[in-house]
Amino acid sequence: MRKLRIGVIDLVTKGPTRALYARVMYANLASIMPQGIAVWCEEEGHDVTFICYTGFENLVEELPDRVDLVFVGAFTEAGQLAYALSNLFRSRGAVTALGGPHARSYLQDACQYFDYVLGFTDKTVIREVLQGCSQHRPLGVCVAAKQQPTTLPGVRERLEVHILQSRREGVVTKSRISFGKNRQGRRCEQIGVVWCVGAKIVVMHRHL
Ligand code: B12
Repeated sequence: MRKLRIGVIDLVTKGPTRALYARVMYANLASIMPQGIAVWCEEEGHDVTFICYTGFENLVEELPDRVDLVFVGAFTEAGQLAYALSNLFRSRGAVTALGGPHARSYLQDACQYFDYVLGFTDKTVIREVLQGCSQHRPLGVCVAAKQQPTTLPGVRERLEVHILQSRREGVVTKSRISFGKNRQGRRCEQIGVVWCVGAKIVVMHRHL
């Protein structure tokens, strides 16, 4: 399979905002599935750009302009924005796929705007979309697993995708994943990342 340039977009909200509540809260509403999908795509050997849109990012600037396939995750409240993004990416030659609550609730409607509309999604479904990766217009095709996935990529794998992307963008200088003990003496995984911007250090703990 040829190496694809893939965009994964998690739409937490439907448009720009400056609200304090949004600044504090929206990043906490990020969904796990788009991050998991980014990991699965990297594992299949593709280049992934991941964006979580919380209303503060400039979508037009942050979105990669040359992508082969774009996955969008959206609630119905951001359904219209998802459709508009699909239209934009299709006009640039990309194939588009929608997943998440809106896709599950309004499958037939979404098929009018996306090439693929995903129901239950696991790695096999993602592989199928990656291998097909073709236009389905005017009506998109529905792809769904029989059941919810039995496993999802963990914190480590999901963070590694961010680190890889940050390295490609030149905004991360160092990263280290190690094992240690937390203050209570429990063994845990530690992930330290140094970003150039403000030498920000992020340390995450995951209990083993
Ligand atoms: C946990 C949860 C939350 C959490 C976490 C949300 C999050 N961002 O992950 C919190 C409390 C933050 C939340 C908030 C809201 N929620 Co809520 N939530 C749920 C709940 C209970 C479970 C969802 C879940 O995580 N399931 C586990 C995952 C693994 O499975 P899944 O959601 O079925 O997803 C599968 C597929 O859809 C697909 N998939 C999912 N995302 C993506 C993304 C891509 C790109 C792809 C390809 C595939 C894909 O893969 C998954 C595996 O098969 C559901 C109800 C339910 N029982 O499903 C409501 C539900 C999703 N929420 C709902 C709503 C309305 C909201 C709010 C808008 C409420 C509000 N007014 O503020 C906000 C929106 C927050 C936001 N913008 O992010 C509705 C969505 C309806 C709709 N059509 O949009 C639901 C269905 C409840 C309902 N019946 O009304 N929610």
